[in-house]
This record gives sequence, structure tokens and C-alpha cells, in this order.
Amino acid sequence: MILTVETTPFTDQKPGTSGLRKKVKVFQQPRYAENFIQSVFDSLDGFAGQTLVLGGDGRFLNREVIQVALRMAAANGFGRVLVGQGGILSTPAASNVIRQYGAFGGLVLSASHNPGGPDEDFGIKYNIANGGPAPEAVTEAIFANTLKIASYKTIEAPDVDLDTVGTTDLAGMTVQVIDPVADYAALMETLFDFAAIRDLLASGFVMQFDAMSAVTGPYATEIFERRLGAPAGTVRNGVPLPDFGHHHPDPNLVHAKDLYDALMAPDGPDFGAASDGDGDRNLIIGKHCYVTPSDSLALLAANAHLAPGYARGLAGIARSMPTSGAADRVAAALGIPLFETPTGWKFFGNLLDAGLATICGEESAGTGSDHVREKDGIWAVLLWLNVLAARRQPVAAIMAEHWAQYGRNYYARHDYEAIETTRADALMARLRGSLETLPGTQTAAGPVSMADDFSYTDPTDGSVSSRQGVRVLFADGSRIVFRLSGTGTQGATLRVYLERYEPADGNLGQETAAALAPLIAAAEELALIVAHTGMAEPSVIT
Ligand code: VG1
Ligand code: CO
Repeated sequence: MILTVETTPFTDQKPGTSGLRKKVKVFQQPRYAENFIQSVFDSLDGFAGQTLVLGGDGRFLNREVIQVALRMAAANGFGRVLVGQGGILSTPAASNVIRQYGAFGGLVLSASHNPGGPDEDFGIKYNIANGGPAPEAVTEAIFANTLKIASYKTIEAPDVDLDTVGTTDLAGMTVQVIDPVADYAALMETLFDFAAIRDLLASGFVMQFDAMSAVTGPYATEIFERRLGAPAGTVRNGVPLPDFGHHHPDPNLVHAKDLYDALMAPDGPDFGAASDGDGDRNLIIGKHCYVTPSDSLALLAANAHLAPGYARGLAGIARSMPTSGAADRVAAALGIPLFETPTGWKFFGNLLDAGLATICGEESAGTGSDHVREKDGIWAVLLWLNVLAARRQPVAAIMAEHWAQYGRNYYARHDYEAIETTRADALMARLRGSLETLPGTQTAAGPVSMADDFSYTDPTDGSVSSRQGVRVLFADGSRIVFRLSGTGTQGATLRVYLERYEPADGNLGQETAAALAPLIAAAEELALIVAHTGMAEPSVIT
């Protein structure tokens, strides 16, 4: 029997860069998850009898919210729900399942790289029929619904067994528990030369993959160890844990320091990689050679034709605005278009659907292609392995050759975390207020040549997204970008993105911090970061 439960709105359910993210304690309030899920369903049309995909990254609260969502999907009239076994689906795997089974959409339960556990973060995002994150028009409709919701629909039913693959009935709706890995691994085999990678791994090439006790463990173990023959133990932290073993499942040099140290050791492995909570990010480290995500995007775009899935070449490359211009140079050399979008994967979906872009990437360790509509951590690692199998050179040599051909975009992101929201807003408001007078201003990095607040017009549907980050450009092509994070759950996070281009015949071997020192000083001069945030140093540099 369908129950209609009365409720009242919560005013804080606005989806951010990637879905709704809050502290677990917030999600544990009565009716909180229900309100949001009903608001998602209320924003959709025509799903009666259709298929919904459901899964998450295994973090604390995952199983509970899956049961809530199953009952609500049944009450709202979905015909079938495909749910990953154990409640597990990585974000890219969920995107694939939506596409492969022609689902209406999917709910992915994750707060991605944010920590998990009773006092940490949880999240819910909705993906549309193309497998990608809901575009802004949909997230805005969801938010509007959260502000006027008066009731939600559910049923009274016992919990569904999530641990056994198979089909059950839930008040007339089919619940199909699926193997979360099989379809995804099969897709990867169609894109990459597994035989060549197997040969590479059999030749003495040593890799390590850190799943960070998050969702990619089962995927990585199946693909790297079982299908590609890497020795047992290649995947570390391979069991998804509700609290990620008390770590941040954020694959950067701070939170994946063990992996970094292993790769910097004299007798360390040849290749190291890691992924985040929900499996859509990637960290790539060669022996004695960290690869920035922006460089990784450029390198993969330049070498993608070495993998069977991309042998015909790329239609175009897309990157988020704060991502470095390294990929632009590859696009120019290949004679293909380069698209610059706002931060967040939802802006790539239309370009991928329209066949305008084949490969996309963000400076925040996200890379992906038109094989799904999300960024994809394991995909990026496999493309790197395919390139390494074809070229048989160390990562450091490959990067050096890349820079010698295209020049090098020195790049870093400085994050100032957990700032008081009013102070962060004041910093951004002051910058926005000074945009007109900034050109010509002298700084430690030379005079400012241009400043604006990035606005994007989607070339496929004409939708406009404004106020996407303050860009300050310098005469030599250097750039500083300031924006506030849309994924945090505590105060505000200021992100400062710094970039300087060094041409192919220039000094390509500098330390990044030294190469960027004048820009770091200029960022402080322009934004008065210390005065606004009260912080002398960034919390994290990536
Ligand atoms: C961050 C990154 C952005 C990424 C988003 C979701 O957003 O900067 O590039 O798309 O996280 O990634 P923000 O608004 O905090 O800068 V994930 O792996 O957390 O879903
Ligand atoms: Co993620």
C-alpha cells in the first residue's frame, strides 16, 4: 500500500557542483533524505514503469538510504530498480548501467572525495538518461521542489536483500540486484588493448593502485589483478569501508601520501595510481614523476589514438575553465576544437552527446570520455597503461617529450578550507567589484591584462551559466582563477588556481612552486587572502 507522508521543507537542499552533500547527521534527520529524493522524482516526467539505477560508494548510511530510495521508487511508480550488489556502484559504473540498460535515470549515493563515517559526509546525486549528472535546469527544478514539498510517497515493506544477485518484487516493482563490476569491466575491455597491458605487466613493469578503502577496490581487483594479471597486492586498500579507514578518499598528494612516497623511493614501482570515494577521480604518479591532472588530460588526449577505442582520433577536447591550457595546445596541434566549460562534469554531457568532444577533464583529477557521461578513474588508469604498453617508456620520459613538443603549463591549486562563509563571500565580492579596474594593475607577476567572471554558453542548447569564477589574466599568458567550492559541507572553501606557461624552448625543469612564486604573490596582492581568511597558508596544495 502506498503511504503519503506529510512533510515540511528543509531550506538547505540546494545541489552543489555534484549533487547534495551534507554531514551524515544532517541526512539522519527524519524526512531529510526522503524530502530530497521525492523532490528529485517530482522534477521528472514520464518515469512510470521505467528503470531507475541505484547504488553508492559504500560509505556510512549507504545501505539505509538505498532501502529508503527503493521503497520510494516503488511508491512513485518506477517499474524496475537496478541496484548494485551490496549497494555498491561507482559513479562511472552507474553511468554505464544507466546507458546500457536504457534506464530513465539513476541515484548515486556519494559525497565523493569527502570523508565518510557517522560524523562525516554523505551525498545524493541524480543522473539523467544519458548517464550524466543532472544539468543545471534539472538541479534547479529539484531545489525549487525541496522548498515547497508537502508530502512524500513510500510503502511499508521489509528491507530488500542487497547482497544476493537476483530479482525480487517490491510492491509490484522489480528490484534487480546486479554485479556492480561485470558490465563496467566488459566495457573497459572494448576500449583498451588488454593483451598489450598484460604483456607490459608481465615484463617486469610494476604498478600499484590505491583504492583508498573506497568504491574502486572491487573494480580494480577484478581488472588489474584478475583480468590483466598484475600480482595480488597490486591493489591496496581494496575493500570499501564505511569510513574509508578514517581517511579522506581524495587521491591527491596529501591524502595518498603513502602511494606518493612509494613512487619516489629509489626502488619503487614504475607506475602508481589512486581513485576517490566514488571512483570518478584519478591520481597518476610515475616513478619519480607526479603528473598533474591538467597535464594528464593533455597527455592522454595526445596519445589516445594508441588505444583501440580511440584509434580513429578525437572529435574534440573539453576542459573545465580552471583546468590548465595544456590540453588546448594538444587540440590545436590535432586541429580539433577545445571547449572550456564551468567546473563540474554536468557541463560536459551535452558536448559528449552531440559528439563535439571525445575526451574531457578537470584539474581536480577527473578525466573521462564519451564511453560514459561521468569522469572515470579506472578508465584514466587503463588509458595510461595502454599508452605505456604501446610506448614502453617511463612516465617521466613521456612527460618530458610532451613538454618538449608543446611547452609546459606550470600549475597548482591552493585550497583554503573551512573559512567562515561571510568572509569567503566578502573576498569574492571585493574581487568581483574590482574587475573593471584590474586591467593595467601592477602585480608581482606583471600587469593584469584582463579580468572577468567566467560565463558559459552551452553551444548545444544555448543555456547560460554565469558567475563561474573570477579569472585574472596576465600579459605573458599566465592566469589566476578564484572561485568558491560547491562540494564542501563546512563553511566555505576558496580555490585559487595558478598557471604559467613556459614555451617548448624555455625552462621546462623548474620546481612548480618556484615557477609559480610571482603568481602566488600576485594572488595575495589581488585578493588579500590572508586578511580575508585569517590563514597564512593554504590548507591543501595540489
Ligand atoms: C570539486 C572539483 C570539481 C569536481 C567536483 C566533483 O568541485 O573542483 O572539478 O567536478 O568537485 O568531483 P568544487 O565545487 O568543490 O570545486 V567529485 O569526484 O567530488 O564528484
Ligand atoms: Co568523485
